[in-house]
Amino acid sequence: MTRPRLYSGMQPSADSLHLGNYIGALLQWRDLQEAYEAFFSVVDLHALTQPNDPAERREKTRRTAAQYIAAGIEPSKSTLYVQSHVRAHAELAWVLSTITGFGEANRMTQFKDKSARYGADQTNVGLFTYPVLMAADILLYQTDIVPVGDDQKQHVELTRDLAERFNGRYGQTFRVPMPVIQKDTARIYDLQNPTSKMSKSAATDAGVLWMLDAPDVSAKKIMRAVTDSEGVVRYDKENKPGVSNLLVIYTALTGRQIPSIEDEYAGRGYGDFKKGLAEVVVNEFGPVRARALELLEDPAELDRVLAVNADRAAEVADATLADVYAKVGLLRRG
Ligand code: ATP
Ligand code: LTN
Repeated sequence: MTRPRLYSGMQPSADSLHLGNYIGALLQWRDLQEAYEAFFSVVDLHALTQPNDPAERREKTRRTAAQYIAAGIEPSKSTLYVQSHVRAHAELAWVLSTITGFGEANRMTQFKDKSARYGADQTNVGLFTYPVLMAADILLYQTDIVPVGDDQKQHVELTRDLAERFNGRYGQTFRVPMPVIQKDTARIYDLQNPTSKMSKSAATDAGVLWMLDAPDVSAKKIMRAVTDSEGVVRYDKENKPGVSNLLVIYTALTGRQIPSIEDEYAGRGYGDFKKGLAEVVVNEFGPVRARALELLEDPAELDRVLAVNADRAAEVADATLADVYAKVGLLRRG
């Protein structure tokens, strides 16, 4: 029985992933890997668009892979690999860039936001073609679904357009993928600034629950989370973003409904609620953190697993790339 294909990935842009990545992405990936033939990459080529020290870059790539596994992505079940280990990604991205309109790429809102933020001098061309590389990731694997956050939806739409354009010009080559957008309830906000999303690139660390934080550090961050002066544990995203965010975390990690959590803490202060939540988070992250650290103690073994998975990925990717090269008329090497 062949299962439909799934593709997703994250940039290795920090030493640790955070609770937003865990709830918004990893937990869903873990569940989806049963019904789908899943490919999960650590997109280190995408991360090259941001400056970083080479040794740190290598380390972040390993750490990100270790955290995928620790969170329950099984490298024997899913194909979990490092993007740059499969050369076809960069090669297909080049071909796709030649069928992408300049104006089309220029409409990508993530590029517009980032280039406005950095200024023209700090904006590299890689940031501009970032969505084309992402399209190559997805299309190489004849992907059916792409689970991503809302901010990536436009990139998946571009991917669909490029697939249809290529198929239209050269005949059926790529499967046209569907985005699967994470639910809004899976969006986690910064504990200190509960109207901005929890992010690897947050200005300060105090509102970010890192998966690899020691338990007492996670607990402290939760106890210090910004709330409001009402003192009632009640979901109201507009008026009580801090408490609502904590409730969303609670429900996401326990599977309990929000009203049942509100009832449990009715008439008790935020202190009790936060203590309860800290316990939930520490219990959840404890084993994940321990497993990630254990994997990182044996980098040679981790690298071996990643290599086996990269070989599996390359088999699929190389077949698609060979088809593309033949279709566009690149002369085959004799
Ligand atoms: P950066 O700050 O470097 O942009 P990030 O922390 O926002 O990074 P991404 O690498 O952009 O994370 O996202 C990886 C995955 O995690 C995506 O599927 C994204 O939707 C999900 N994700 C990231 N942040 C959150 C969040 N706060 N809540 C829910 N999901 C999130
Ligand atoms: N751009 C995505 C990461 C990413 C990705 C992909 C996601 C790169 N290639 C392919 C899904 C499929 C991000 O920043 N979250």
